[in-house]
Amino acid sequence: MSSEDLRGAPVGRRIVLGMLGLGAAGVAVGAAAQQKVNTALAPIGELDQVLPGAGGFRFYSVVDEVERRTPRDYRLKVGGMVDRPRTFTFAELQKSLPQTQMTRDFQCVTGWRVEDVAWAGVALPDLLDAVGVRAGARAVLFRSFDGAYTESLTMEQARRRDVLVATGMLGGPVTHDHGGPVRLYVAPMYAYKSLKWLGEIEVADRVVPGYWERRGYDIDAWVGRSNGRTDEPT
Ligand SMILES: Nc1nc2c(c(=O)[nH]1)N[C@H]1C(S)=C(S)[C@@H](COP(=O)(O)O)O[C@H]1N2
Ligand SMILES: [Mo]
Repeated sequence: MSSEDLRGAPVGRRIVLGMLGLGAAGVAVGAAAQQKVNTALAPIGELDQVLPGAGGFRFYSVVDEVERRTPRDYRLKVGGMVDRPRTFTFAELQKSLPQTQMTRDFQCVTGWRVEDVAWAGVALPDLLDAVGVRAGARAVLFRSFDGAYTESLTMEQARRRDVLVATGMLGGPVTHDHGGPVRLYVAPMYAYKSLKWLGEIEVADRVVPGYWERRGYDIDAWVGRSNGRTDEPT
């Protein structure tokens, strides 16, 4: 683990700098302590949510309790600067719209990464085409039905085919803890862009900084491009 992995976590950086100040003593703490340190480096608000998850995932939520929605209850509202605002059922997302699958890594800005995760769902450009994006739209905003978490992408980013409205993950449904029944998956960016419990999509004229971005994370979340980070944690 290097401090490189941990940039973007405002609390984390202070702790890393503190450790560097320890010099040899800090080094002597060794590998065993690193998992613990890493946990301490989770952003404020995630601290008590950091649990070891299946296959290397940690389950994150900025709120204590998220209402459970089943595929039957689930609705995705899509509106804003579109020609045909509408609400999609889970079945429509999983059957009526074109389906996209991909196997890609999932990397949190705090340093953990899960390789080769299978994802399935609707590529965001296909969903945008289904509602018709109006002239002048420059961004796509996402809201979680957890009532707190938000994200956004520029229209150019949202048009990428590796951005998914995901109905499947790891070969099955997206579990509640992973943000199901439907979450966002933004393959080329740090996982904080991959909003869980997706409730609403709004096409807009500008990007609005998301939950963590208002708390110090880069709006530019490209893995390997932002602030000299690399996508190969050491
Ligand atoms: N609604 C919501 N989405 C979220 C988060 C969150 O706290 N709430 N955390 C983000 C962060 S920082 C990460 S690393 C991933 C974690 O996804 P996981 O819980 O499926 O591992 O979800 C992202 N999406
Ligand atoms: Mo994260």
